[in-house]
Amino acid sequence: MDIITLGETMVLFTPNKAGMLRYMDQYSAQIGGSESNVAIGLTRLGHKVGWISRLGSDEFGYKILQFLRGEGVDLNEVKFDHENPTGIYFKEMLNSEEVRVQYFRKNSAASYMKPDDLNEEYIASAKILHISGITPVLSKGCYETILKAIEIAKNNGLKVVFDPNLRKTLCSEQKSKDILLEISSLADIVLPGKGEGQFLTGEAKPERIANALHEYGSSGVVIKLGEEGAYFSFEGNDGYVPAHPVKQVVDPVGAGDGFATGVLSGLLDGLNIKSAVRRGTVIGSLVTMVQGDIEGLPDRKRLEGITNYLKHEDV
Ligand code: KDG
Repeated sequence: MDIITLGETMVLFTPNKAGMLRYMDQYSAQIGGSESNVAIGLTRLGHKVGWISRLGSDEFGYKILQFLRGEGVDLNEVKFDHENPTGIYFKEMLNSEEVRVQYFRKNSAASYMKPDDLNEEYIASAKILHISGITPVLSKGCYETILKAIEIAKNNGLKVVFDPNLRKTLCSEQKSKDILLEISSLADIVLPGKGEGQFLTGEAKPERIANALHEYGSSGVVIKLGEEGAYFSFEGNDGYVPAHPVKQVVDPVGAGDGFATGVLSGLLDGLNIKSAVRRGTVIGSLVTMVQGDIEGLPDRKRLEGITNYLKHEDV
């Protein structure tokens, strides 16, 4: 296994037109979950990824399982919960760049994850543990599960990569800040957006955000800057990479997971950090041009087509 990730995946309902949800009457059903988005992205690029979670023993749980199985994600450590349902969420496409989400995930099956769910041998078989800040704010059990997963990863020599993925509707600001900073301090690499970095450190400039996160304990920091690309500060090496052009944003949700996919895949492929981050900006941009959280993630052939074109860059 290359990467293990864990978190909640939901069925995602997207209305067929723009406007407030109260006026919608037709939806398409897809799936979305930050960690499984990354798992799918990496699997499409040929990496071996395991996703740990709990699903409700209901039609939505089976829909998620079938989809992820079809993508080739390893699901050996997914548990079915017979008492609690699979979470769902709705996108509200106010316009192409302004999307709100509404969750129906309280007491979902995934929110009942607990440390005992973790199989140490399974996690130890990978090189990287990828986690996001969504899982630890879902419940106390999820928080403890994340801490346990980190402990197992560290004891077995895995790198821990953490995307803070701040979701203000899931938890109070102070509690989110405390939890996200605690986990950042345990991670080897942290991947915040600029706003998240500012929220966590109180600093506004990418260099200062990175320094503050280094002081908390992570040796690698990569900051997503949207249209300005990304900044990395990694074991004494730092710099900026440009954004990949976006012709038209169709749906921005999932761009950060596309970015994480690119960085992780670049690191697994042995690229230098600058090239890995550049791959992150390419995949993040591809995700925004397609409706859905995962539909825009490229396969290896498509990615190579684009990165061949980028060869003139010093990355
Ligand atoms: O990063 C995209 C995710 O936010 C989306 O797929 C759903 O995991 C999700 C969440 O908790 O918002």
